[in-house]
Amino acid sequence: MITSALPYANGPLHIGHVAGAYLNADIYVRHLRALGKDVVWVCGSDEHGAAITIRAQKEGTDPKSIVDRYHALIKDSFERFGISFDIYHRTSSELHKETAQAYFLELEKNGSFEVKTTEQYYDAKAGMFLADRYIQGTCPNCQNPSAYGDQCEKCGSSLSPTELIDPRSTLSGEKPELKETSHWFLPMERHEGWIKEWIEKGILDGKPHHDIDQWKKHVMGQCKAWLDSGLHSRAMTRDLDWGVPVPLEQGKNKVLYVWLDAPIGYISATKAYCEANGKDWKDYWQNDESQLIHFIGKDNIVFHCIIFPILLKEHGGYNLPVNVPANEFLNLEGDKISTSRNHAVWLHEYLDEMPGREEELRYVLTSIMPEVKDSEFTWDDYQARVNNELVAILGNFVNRCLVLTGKYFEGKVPEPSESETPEELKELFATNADEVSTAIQAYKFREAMQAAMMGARIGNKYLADTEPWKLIKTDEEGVKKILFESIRIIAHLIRVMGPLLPGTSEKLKGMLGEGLDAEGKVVKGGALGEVGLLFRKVEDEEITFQKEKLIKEPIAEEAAQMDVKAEIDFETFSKLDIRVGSILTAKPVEGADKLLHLEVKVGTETRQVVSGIAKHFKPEELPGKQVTVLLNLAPRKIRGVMSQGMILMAEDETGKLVFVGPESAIDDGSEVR
Ligand code: B3M
Ligand code: ZN
Repeated sequence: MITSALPYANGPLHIGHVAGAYLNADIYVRHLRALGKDVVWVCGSDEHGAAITIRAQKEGTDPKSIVDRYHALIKDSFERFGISFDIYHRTSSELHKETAQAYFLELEKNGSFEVKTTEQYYDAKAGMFLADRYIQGTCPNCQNPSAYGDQCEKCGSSLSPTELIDPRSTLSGEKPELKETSHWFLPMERHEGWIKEWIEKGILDGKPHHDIDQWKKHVMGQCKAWLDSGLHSRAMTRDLDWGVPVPLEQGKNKVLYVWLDAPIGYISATKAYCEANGKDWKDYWQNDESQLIHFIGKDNIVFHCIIFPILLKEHGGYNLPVNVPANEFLNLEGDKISTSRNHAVWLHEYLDEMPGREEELRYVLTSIMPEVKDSEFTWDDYQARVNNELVAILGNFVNRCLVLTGKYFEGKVPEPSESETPEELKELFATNADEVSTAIQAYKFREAMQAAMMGARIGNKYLADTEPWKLIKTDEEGVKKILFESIRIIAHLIRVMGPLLPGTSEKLKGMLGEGLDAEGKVVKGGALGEVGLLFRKVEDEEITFQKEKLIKEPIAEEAAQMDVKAEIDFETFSKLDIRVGSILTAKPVEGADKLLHLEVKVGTETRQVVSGIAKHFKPEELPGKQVTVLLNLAPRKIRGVMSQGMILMAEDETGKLVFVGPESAIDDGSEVR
């Protein structure tokens, strides 16, 4: 039973997501399938929680439109990229609601919760309680100033709003007040004993459960740090109207906490898949012979290693994960990937802009996967890896081998009389497939890719050393043997590349045509299929385009993520009298190096304005310039001059002020509305 973190349906996927919890799982699952294991791999959109409602609010729409839009986009991107989930479900489905509510009721029945009335932060202006992403403050553990109410994404710790230092509402930016409300709490302190034993020793109910040496150090480290600071009671419900409703009368107007709801999404997705495929979901979740593995990013570790296991154990009957091979973060061109700054490579854009290059991205992301520490994607590195490795090694070997076979043997697999494997290829055939397989099973995907490329490296060297293009003049039998063995290497590559580069593996199958039998063995005399290029070189222009896009692209998401001041109503706005004016004179203000004293003509009036722009403009630059003026700001005496308005300027990305408003000359006094 394999799961990949359910992406929030509040934005598109970027390559950091892909390298974090999907590409690794895809390789792992394809490998298990090839081994003939009975495996189900589920994923789906996480469509509840503040991540969604906040996004909707910022885009001025409703949560449903947000999740519908991004669910479709995410699902489509995964498909186009070749991510082979058995199902991509969604937590807004009816089946999920039923599953999550039944799960909640079972926990309630088992006495797993405590209903408590406590004081929670409340934004009086917005009229709502602030939990999770509705509240931000300084993380008590790492001092990150923008930790959320439930989690610090920087150090991974899981938090309660009341633990935040200097809490502020993300709606109004203001310090919230406290107000009473009641919720269902999960008293995690009750579970400290067994969960410690389970995490630190791999022992569950007194029996060995899993091998802790297979757990990644950073995953174990985060769990231990969390356990060391003690487990506390956490609210499992929220005062929100978007989510799975609490299925109890006393829980009216409350929904399940998204981190209770979402992991149950793994179960409901499995149900949906099994129902559609004549299988029993319990075989995967509630059967001793099944093993549960969660693929996630490091920011989700505590939820999957501590909270969800507690929920699974409390429910009873469920398996606990045998491993949670979380990946770390992927950085981009020397900086963190950031949605708010649009510093990202978006998967759907990559697929549009670099069509036919899915395998290249798979190759590069696997080669640099942040398995045990953060790693970095750069476009130069992408180009180098594609051109120097995929094109020059893998593509080149296959091409040389098959083109020569076409030329010398009419496109048929040669039939050498003697068939002893040459010394230099023996080890490859004997050990390489196991090496790749072992690495994949140990979640070492970089190593697996390296190992899988060995076939192509050795094949290239074999051709370079034996030089069949020269030998053909004197020893046709020798060439037959060389090309036959080379085709065996291609067959080997088809096998080991299957999970890693499935598209390439398929293409190679097509190229070997009848030269390959159903078991993957080379057929002497078999006619090859159509031989084409495996990879195209990445040109400088493609890279330049992508790099420039990263630097230049206007920040589409900025408005959605920046700290926006509290909302005002239209009436308040209409009180502002904003007009166009022309600067007549500008002179320094004595004793104040930041201020200029301006005379601004606005329609029929001339106004005195003291403005803090002296560091940005010389007085002589200004006369004649048109500027936008807020006319009805209460007059204020500044350095002895009565300032009768405020000119409006914008700050560019370097901090320099620039004029806003009328570029083309317009009548002074024109209203700005
Ligand atoms: N949606 C968080 C995330 O996308 C969350 C994962 C849920 S997995 C059950 O980072
Ligand atoms: Zn922190």
